[in-house]
Amino acid sequence: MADKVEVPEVEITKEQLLGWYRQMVRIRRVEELAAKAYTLRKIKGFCHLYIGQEAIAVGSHAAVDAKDDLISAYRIHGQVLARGGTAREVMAELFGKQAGITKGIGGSMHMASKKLHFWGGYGIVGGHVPLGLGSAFAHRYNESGQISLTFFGDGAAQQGAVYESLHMAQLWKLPAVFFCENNYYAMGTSLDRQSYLTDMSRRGDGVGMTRWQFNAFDVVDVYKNVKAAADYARSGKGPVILEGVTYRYRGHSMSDPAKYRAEGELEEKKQKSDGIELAADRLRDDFGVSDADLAKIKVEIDEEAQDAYDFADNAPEPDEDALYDYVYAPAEVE
Ligand SMILES: Cc1ncc(C[n+]2csc(CCOP(=O)(O)OP(=O)(O)O)c2C)c(N)n1
Ligand SMILES: [Mg+2]
Repeated sequence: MADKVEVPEVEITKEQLLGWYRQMVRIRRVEELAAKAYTLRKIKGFCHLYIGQEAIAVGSHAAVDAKDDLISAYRIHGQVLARGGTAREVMAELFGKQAGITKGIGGSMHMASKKLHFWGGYGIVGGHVPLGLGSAFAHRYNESGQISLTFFGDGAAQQGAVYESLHMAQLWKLPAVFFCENNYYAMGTSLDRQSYLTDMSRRGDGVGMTRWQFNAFDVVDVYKNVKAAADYARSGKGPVILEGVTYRYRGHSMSDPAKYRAEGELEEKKQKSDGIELAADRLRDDFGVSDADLAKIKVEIDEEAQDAYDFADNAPEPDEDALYDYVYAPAEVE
């Protein structure tokens, strides 16, 4: 069986943790307003919220380089914000407006940014994992020194394309980190109803890949574990598969009332393992940050999210002439 690598303790500064706290609050607030806009039919189509999982996006993005390649599935608003997308860019994309990060033509599931080395945004469950593999291959081929970080869900872990990607990454010792966000549900099906194994990092065992599972509620834990995995992959030792245990607070998408949860399950998770509250505890206990300072951050983020909402609401629709832009490669034949 493949070994876990040592996860070293790391010193976190007050400024780092304050920044991560701010990012997690930003993700939650932007998504709460997105939920409101959805019910007002200002956002249409699919909309999958990330609320409850914020620590994973924020801790992971902090642990890798700006030039590393990232790819995820369709639950990505939080990922884009953590990677450096602005609240305005994300909200405008959700509203289908031209000022959105993908010019209003991608929408909730298809946000991507070359500048941010963030490649989406992908609706076919597990279908993006071979793309993450491809970017890891490109980094090895070009000797770029960068890695690829691929997020996928516990449901996606059952897909053949995921297993094939793990196999190839391990065979060629590619600089890749595969991160399974185990939020305990695949649509309305709980993990123990859809999988015999409940530690998805064990998908790595069959190919001999270094792997481990960890609790991913605390942003500092996420940072430490992803950093250890990224350092390992970057050093040329081969890929890693991680599983982060998390929990989603909302339904699968905006149209899911999530009636399948056990009674009290959601409340218990919120009370014991909310990423924002855990970071607030650390800020108070380890750095003496006051409740007033934390409340001030929330007010600032509230204003930023509301500004993004108003901006998106008033922004122009994409140009009708641009309807077919980015659909086909520009033709060069006469
Ligand atoms: C190939 C394929 N099969 C089925 C679906 C329908 N579907 C959409 S999301 C989903 C559940 C995926 O769950 P998980 O990977 O745990 O991600 P999460 O929604 O929890 O983030 C399914 C089955 C799909 N989009 N693509
Ligand atoms: Mg899931």
